[in-house]
Amino acid sequence: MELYQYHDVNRRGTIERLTYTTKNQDGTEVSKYANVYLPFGYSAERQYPVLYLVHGGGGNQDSWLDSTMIKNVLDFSFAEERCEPFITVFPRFYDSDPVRKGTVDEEAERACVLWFQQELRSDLIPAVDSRFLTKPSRDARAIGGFSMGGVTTWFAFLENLDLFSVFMPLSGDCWMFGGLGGGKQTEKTVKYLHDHTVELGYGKNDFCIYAGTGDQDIACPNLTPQIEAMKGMTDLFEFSENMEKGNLHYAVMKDAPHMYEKVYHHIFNYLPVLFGEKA
Ligand code: FER
Repeated sequence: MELYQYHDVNRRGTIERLTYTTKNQDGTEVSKYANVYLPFGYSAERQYPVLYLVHGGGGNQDSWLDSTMIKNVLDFSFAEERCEPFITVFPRFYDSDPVRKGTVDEEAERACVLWFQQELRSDLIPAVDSRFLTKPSRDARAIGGFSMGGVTTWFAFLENLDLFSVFMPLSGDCWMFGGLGGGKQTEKTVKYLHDHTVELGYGKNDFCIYAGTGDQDIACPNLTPQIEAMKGMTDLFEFSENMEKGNLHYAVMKDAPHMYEKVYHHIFNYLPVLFGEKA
């Protein structure tokens, strides 16, 4: 896969702060904010698609912007017309800003990103669509994330498929039945991803999944078996190595451990097809 290298771009987008009210897991109201990237030339003549890009465990709404050249990737890609411009929202799924100490509490993390699905539906997406010039429909909404943000993305596939049509889980598997479920409980997890989607009435033309990780990534042993099992369910998941065909894609980067600085290259590669028309 192609690696992104810094480009000097003179047409730069801006980052705004979107403050909104939502509920913590204990039901108390809380004011939160998301960072929102608006492309250069942002104007009322257009309706922009929106990518929600979610941080990993221990992170916040600054993690992608501070750890990677994602803003430069977006600026460059729109300036060079690799794709039509879109808005990117960087939210925070935690109730409060965590400073993680010691080992990861898988159940607490899992509960948090599951809870975040209703925040997306009830509070964040409505706040984004009312403040910005968005195209407010599922075909123009994508969600992706790194690590726990990848787990968040799989939960969005299960819980919010009426709101999103594009999914970009990076170095994170589906934790529906517990931590690291894509690896530990592959068959049960993938059967649920399949059956639940079919029960909701969605078919293979209704969504697209762009997954990625690295060969040295701690999530690779969890995500790879999940994707492999999904490939077998061809009535719903149509795997293709051609990004412009099928609805399931998977890229494994060489020499890449579990780091934002590695996985953001997947976004660079997937960006031209993210909101594109499918053959
Ligand atoms: C994985 C998905 C998420 C994984 C780890 C995570 C070990 C999260 C780790 C963290 O938040 O520190 O498949 O594999």
